[in-house]
Amino acid sequence: MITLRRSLAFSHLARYRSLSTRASSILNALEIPTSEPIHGVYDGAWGGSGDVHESVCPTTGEVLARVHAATPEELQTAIAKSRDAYEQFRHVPAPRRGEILRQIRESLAKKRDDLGALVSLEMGKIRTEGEGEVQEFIDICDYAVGLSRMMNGRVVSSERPGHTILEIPNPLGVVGVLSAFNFPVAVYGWNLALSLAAGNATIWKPSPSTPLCSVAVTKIIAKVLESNNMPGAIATLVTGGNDVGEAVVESVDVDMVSFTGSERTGRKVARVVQSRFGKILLELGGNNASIVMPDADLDLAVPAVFFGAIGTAGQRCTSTRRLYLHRKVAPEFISRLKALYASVQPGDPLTSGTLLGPLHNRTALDIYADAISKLRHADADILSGGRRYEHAPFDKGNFVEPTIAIPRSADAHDAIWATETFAPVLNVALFDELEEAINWNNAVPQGLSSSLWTRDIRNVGKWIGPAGSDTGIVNVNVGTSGAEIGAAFGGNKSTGWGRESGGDAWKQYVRWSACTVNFSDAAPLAQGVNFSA
Ligand code: UN1
Repeated sequence: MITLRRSLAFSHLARYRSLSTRASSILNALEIPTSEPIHGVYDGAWGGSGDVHESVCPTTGEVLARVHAATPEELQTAIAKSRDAYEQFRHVPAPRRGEILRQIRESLAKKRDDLGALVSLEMGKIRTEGEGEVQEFIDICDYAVGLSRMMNGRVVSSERPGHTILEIPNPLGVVGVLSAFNFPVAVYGWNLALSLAAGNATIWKPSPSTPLCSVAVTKIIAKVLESNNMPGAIATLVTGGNDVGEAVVESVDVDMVSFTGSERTGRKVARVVQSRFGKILLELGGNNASIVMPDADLDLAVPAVFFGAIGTAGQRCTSTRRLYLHRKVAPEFISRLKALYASVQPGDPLTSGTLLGPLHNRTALDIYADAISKLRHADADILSGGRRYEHAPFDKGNFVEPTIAIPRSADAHDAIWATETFAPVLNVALFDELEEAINWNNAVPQGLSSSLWTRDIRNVGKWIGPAGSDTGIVNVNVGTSGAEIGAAFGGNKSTGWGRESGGDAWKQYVRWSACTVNFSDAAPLAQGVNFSA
């Protein structure tokens, strides 16, 4: 019966699917079928005959595709094939793994513009940001190619004669990557590149609302793997909903789970993975502040806050959500910022020049509406925005006015300040002393990114020192969002303490062994322990 229903669904779709040229030209360029249901599972072969997930364009409301997720059986097969792939791949020398990554990098670079356009089409971010996201994947591939010749262990001096201690990194196993809708390409890229260089297989469960980005990326990677005679299940894809994600998280065959998403879901994921003693890497909520001192260069600070708050329509984990202005600089800052906000027109994110695209989905609209209503109830001063765009053509998409508000209270424990609102809502408060602003910066549960604007080196010392900002990303005269790949990316406290991308992040993707080797003819015990009878 189920099979019959599925085959009816297939024939129905094959008959009725008709796409705008806006969408079909992008899908065609990436070899995503436009006339048949799309398989959302890859484990060396394409498949997927489970639930259907719709990809809906956030700009126009058009259904871009219906993608078939993994059934529970298909998912278990995909996990098993990932495991087998890992068992083969771990024997491939790391520099050879790097060479495969280099080819993936080249293939991504050839499709940079098309993939960037798909990100805009399906996620809703503007084109330059969509392309930037693909660039981030390309950059981390470059980084991981180099890393493939530098994932070094250590030789440690032994206290015993004729002994040597080696700290050896070996491949870890299967890495599950659960990514979010807001960065449907780059966050997977960070994980795939490091995981592959480390000799692992990955199994990717993307957000259910951005399946096309994951299919397009996986097609590119699969071609490279297959042309190198490598098992495709080194880069397995399983699209689907919560049930698919839960099965990946629960599987003892998945050695590490890298999860990006909300604090609420992250807490659940962490418990499950911890209870089976798997490794966990979390990238959860950000509630990021910019602090502006009286000596700041406003020509730099105002546009940076503008980009931080409005870029990606406020849907980056690193978006600026809190703005702390020194009382002396506040009037001028606010008037300049309001002028920039007033100049913003919403538009199709695919059209060049658009700065404000739609929110990703209806849920995001509700989150925005809820935040605005809480601000109104708390009698906040709404300086700009506060409404949905409801006239044509914006009524078809999820467009909202970017909002600046001054809440009555600056109490960082108040829900208005303490909650991450994944929408373009910027709350402002005024301060007199830097210490006060740093306390507010640190008083929220989240700890991803923060930025200080000053020309005074003494302020910088306070900001980056022991009593300074407690976030994972601590910037000076640089906005909260738009980090490069070279440093470790991630946050503290309820952001989950995870680190991805650059820095020492790769060290999590390997299994470390401390290996003491005795080359001598004696077998002394450490610490001088004497155990002779
Ligand atoms: C995210 O929002 O999940 O630093 C990732 C940035 C980007 C990555 C953001 N490079 O804003």
